[in-house]
This record gives sequence, structure tokens and C-alpha cells, in this order.
Amino acid sequence: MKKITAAFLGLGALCAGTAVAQMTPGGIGMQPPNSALAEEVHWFHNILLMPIITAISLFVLALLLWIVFRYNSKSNPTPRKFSHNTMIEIVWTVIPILILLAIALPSFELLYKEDVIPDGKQIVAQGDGQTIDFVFPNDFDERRRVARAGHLNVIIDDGSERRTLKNRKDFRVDGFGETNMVVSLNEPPARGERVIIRGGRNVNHRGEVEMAPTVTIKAIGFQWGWRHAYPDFGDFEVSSLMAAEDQTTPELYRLEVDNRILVPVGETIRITTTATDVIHAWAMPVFAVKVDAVPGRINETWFNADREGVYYGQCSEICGIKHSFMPIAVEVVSRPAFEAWVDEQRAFAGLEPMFETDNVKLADASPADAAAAE
Ligand SMILES: [Cu+2]
Repeated sequence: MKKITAAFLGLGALCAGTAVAQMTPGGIGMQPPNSALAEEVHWFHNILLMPIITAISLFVLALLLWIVFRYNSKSNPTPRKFSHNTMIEIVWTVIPILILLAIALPSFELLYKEDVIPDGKQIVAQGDGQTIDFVFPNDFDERRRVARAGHLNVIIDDGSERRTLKNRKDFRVDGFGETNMVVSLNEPPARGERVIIRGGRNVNHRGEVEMAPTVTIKAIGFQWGWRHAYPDFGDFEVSSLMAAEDQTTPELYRLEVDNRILVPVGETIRITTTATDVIHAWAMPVFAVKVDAVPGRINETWFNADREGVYYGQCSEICGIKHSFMPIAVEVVSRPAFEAWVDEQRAFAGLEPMFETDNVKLADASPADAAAAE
């Protein structure tokens, strides 16, 4: 079974295109997914789509070969003259409909998940060794309210480890679907432990509630490059132009940019896109994100990165002669590093710092600077 999956992964990679080949020299697989949603997209492609495509291609090939060899004029000199067969017509109408349904239903679910920005929220409470009841304000729109245990994560964080509690076994909930819900734990969390209750309707395939965005990035495509605005963090824009050939490695040429954009790891990032001239598309394979950037309109999607690192994407809407020269580079970093970067960008734009990032800056500063800061 593993071998078969690997074969399908390989076939999938052949279809995945050149950007992937550039990422891993000699590699043919898709880039490992870096979000829960991307994992689902890969499952859809590798496990559902590729086997169906492969089976259909082999079946059609077999039919063709059968007709070519069995019914050529030599082996079948007097052909039969019938023109209809009701049974076979029903079969070749109904089976493709079933196949299309099997593909369409999970793909609609994925499209919906990519399209709807999560709105989950959390409360964090300190344990005191006594309290067992915690109020979760379920004040979403009526249709978005937490209505069952599947929309809820109850987590105990003791500072070093987090464990997720189980409905009924570890806690009970009063007031599903109402505006004020009470989560009652069976055992009171100890002093020093934190209770984190997350609720929302966007739940990923791991059962985690996806939280509302903490960062919104407006990606503006132009011929030929991207500008990225961070409206939550002040009036600054990061212009990303393709790095010149001598400013990067051969593997990253046409993927690397002069100014990467940064996002914090493990947080929901909302991407809105638009363009100033023609239609572009903001595409980032590791997050399974691809959204058109259309002049005069705003599109949006989102992602939530699992791992830190630098990831590359490209404009994916043929937009003119330098279409292949407008890469996107996203650096996923820790929250403190993100905040330090935001303040740096704000400083470039002549704005006051927004965060207390002394602790991050001290790490870079010389001992004399650190002493002066105290
Ligand atoms: Cu473009």
C-alpha cells in the first residue's frame, strides 16, 4: 500500500509543475504541506484525485488497445452493424456521474474552507485549584455559534506541556448554541496551570478550532512584482521584487525576492489581494493558497503555518512578458521576531514602535547596549 501511495505521490508531482522542481534540486514530490488545510488539499490530490485519474487513464488505454487489436480489419473482417446498446449507455452515463460526485463533494468542502475566513476565538484563564466553571462568550452570529463539542477545544497548559481535554470524560458544556456557554471541568486546574478554551465553526481535520486572523496582509500585484501592506500594523508597505541573479543561489533564482514578507507561526493570516494593472495571482504552494489578484476588486483567503521557515511562491496568472519574474517569499517566524520586524518596517516608514520588543533586540545588541537599556 505504501508503495502504491508513493507511486501516486510521484505521479502527482509530475503534474505539480516547475516551481516545485526548482525548490528541491532533483526532487519531484510536492513541497511538504505547512498547514492543516494544505494537508487536506494534498490528501485530496494524492489519495483521491490521482488514483481516479490513473485508473481512468489505464482503463481508456486498455479499451483502446483492445479495439485496435481485436477489431482491426484483419482480425475482424466482417464488422457487426448495431448502433445502440441501452445497457452500456446507461453504464457510461451513470458511472462518470458517480465519479464526478465523488470528486466534487470533498472539493466543495475544501473550497469552502479556503474561502471562509475562520472566526474562532479563545479565552485563557488561570487555574486556582478550585474553579471548575469557565464562561465562554458564544457571541458569534447565530449561524456561527459553537453548537456542539466538535466546535470546542479545551486545553490545559501547565507551562511546558499542553493537553487537550475530552468532552464528557474531562468536561461538560452547558448552553451549546446559546450566547453564554459554561464549560465545567471535572477536575479543577491546579495553580500555575492555564485553561485555554477555543471555540468556532472552522475546525480543521486534526480537530483544532481555527482562530480568527491576527494579521491581515494586502498583496498588491503589479507588472512586475508585489507590494504587501500590513494595515493592522500601520501605514507601511513591503515591496518585493525578484532578486537579481547574482544576489541569490541558482536554485532560488526567480523565487527569491529583495524584501521577504514575515508572518508569525501558528496564527491565522488573512491574505487579501488586488492588482494595479492586469490580473495576477498570489500563490504559495506550501499553504495551498492560490488566489487571483484582480484590478478594482479584493479577493481574500487565509492560511495558518505550522512550521517556521522561508517559503516561496510565484505569480500564477499569466500576466505579461515578465510573468515568471514575480516571485513571492514568505518567512514564517516566531511572534517576537515578527513584532521586531514590524517595528523595523514602521521605523522605515517614520512610525513609532508598536510592540515591546526590547527582549528580542537585546539578543542582537552588544553587552554595552544591553547595560544601557537597563
Ligand atoms: Cu503576475
